[in-house]
Amino acid sequence: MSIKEILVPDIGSFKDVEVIEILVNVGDSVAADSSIMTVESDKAAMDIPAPFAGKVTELKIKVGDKVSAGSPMLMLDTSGEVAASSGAPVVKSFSPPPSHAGGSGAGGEGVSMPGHASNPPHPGPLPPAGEGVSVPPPTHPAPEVPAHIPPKHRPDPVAAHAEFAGGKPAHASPAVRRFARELGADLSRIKGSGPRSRILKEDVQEWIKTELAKPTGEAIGLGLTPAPVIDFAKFGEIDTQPLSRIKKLSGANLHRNWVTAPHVTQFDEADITDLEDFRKSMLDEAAKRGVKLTLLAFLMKAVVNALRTYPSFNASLAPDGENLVLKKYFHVGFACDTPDGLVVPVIRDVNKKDVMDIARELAEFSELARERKLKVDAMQGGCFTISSLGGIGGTAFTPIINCPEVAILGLSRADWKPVWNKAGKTFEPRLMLPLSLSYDHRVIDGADGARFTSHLRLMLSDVRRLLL
Ligand code: CAO
Repeated sequence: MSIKEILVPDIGSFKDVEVIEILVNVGDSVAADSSIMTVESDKAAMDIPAPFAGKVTELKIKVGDKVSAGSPMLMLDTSGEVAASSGAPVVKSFSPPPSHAGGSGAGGEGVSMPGHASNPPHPGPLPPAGEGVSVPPPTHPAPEVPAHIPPKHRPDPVAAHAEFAGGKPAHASPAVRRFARELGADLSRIKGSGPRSRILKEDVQEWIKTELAKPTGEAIGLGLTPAPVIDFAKFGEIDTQPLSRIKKLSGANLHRNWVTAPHVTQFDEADITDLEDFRKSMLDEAAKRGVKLTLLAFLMKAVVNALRTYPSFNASLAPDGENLVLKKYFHVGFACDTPDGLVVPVIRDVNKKDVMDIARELAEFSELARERKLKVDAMQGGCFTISSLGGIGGTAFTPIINCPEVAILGLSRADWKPVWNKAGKTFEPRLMLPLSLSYDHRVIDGADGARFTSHLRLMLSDVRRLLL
């Protein structure tokens, strides 16, 4: 058995500093240079390392004790251990001194490790001779500093606090800082549960656990406060039903699109009185061809006309965020309400089809969607989406962009309104269609947003223009 008493080493200007954390227990095996305890002054925390590998047989300190260089820390059984730290301990051994040791302590009891005792690399007060072991100065918070660099040139331990939580330094021991660093935990976001709100190892572990349990939105760094878990049954009767597969999928996509694309919604109104007259006049003829000629089919044509005029609406941001991919094709999706949730079938090459063909496809795709028979490729490749709630109601809404598209047009219920006539003499009843255009502000400026809806107004107010 070779039991050594380990003393607090030279810790520079730290005197009567508080032990805030003991990192070992009796019976623990410690490696040379591993942290034994953390002390803290007004300005900084510092880890005190073990000078040797060994087994802790007794602790001489407890949390809250005030220590200075030379204070006893613990008793270490170093039997069979050879690895000494790279520092300059002056050893008082309770077993016969190692054969290689030269005397430097009083009464032959003090042992200096070879090459160190006469020239300690970290000058400072040594323990009174014969009273114990002075271990190398703390390896933290300046572990990388070579021994030959004078203390005044070493980093100030306060620098170890250079992580800030809400403008205040995050309060954590170097061991905890190191632990957090290894796990990639951001100390400035962790609330400490230790004395004086110090961040403990357990706080870091808890924070990591919470971060990992968060949905992807938070995982990509949104830093949102988690929603509280509420027991609704406490307030009345409830019935819990599973979300449909479509709702779960579209919900996740809508959430991502909502938080990743900066949305702006431009509202406008189009006079569709003449368009509606024309549509009605064509209904019989369309019916003979087996087609239900809907307003949406005309809107598809008008949208393509506007996309041609404003190509940045018929585009997607490249994944690198540096380029805009402009599309030369015109595939337009439409939001379709089904019992299982929202799906978006895509009508291909709308620019090459007439209104009757588009109306026919709209009906076919809507039916397939509602019967859950829509194929996956019928929902791919869209350039722009129209979401029509006009058959249901409402005056305006803010549709969510179907990314990577950059804009979506919402249609609300058309209503008869008194509109001041062109001659400026009287009000006339006109059928006005509310338009709600949401666009990705990273790609489209506000002025273009307003130009796009103005263009649509023009197209829709004079159906002949759609032929041009
Ligand atoms: N204003 C007033 N009436 C309108 C209208 C409008 N903007 N759009 C349609 N209507 C009327 C039609 O004239 C029709 O009336 P009749 O039955 O008297 O002919 C009725 O509403 C139903 O219209 P429709 O059968 O022509 O269907 P549609 O073309 O309006 O819509 C579809 C088809 C698939 C878009 C629709 O069924 C649907 O699912 N809408 C919901 C879309 C949705 O949920 N969007 C929200 C997405 S969140 O971004």
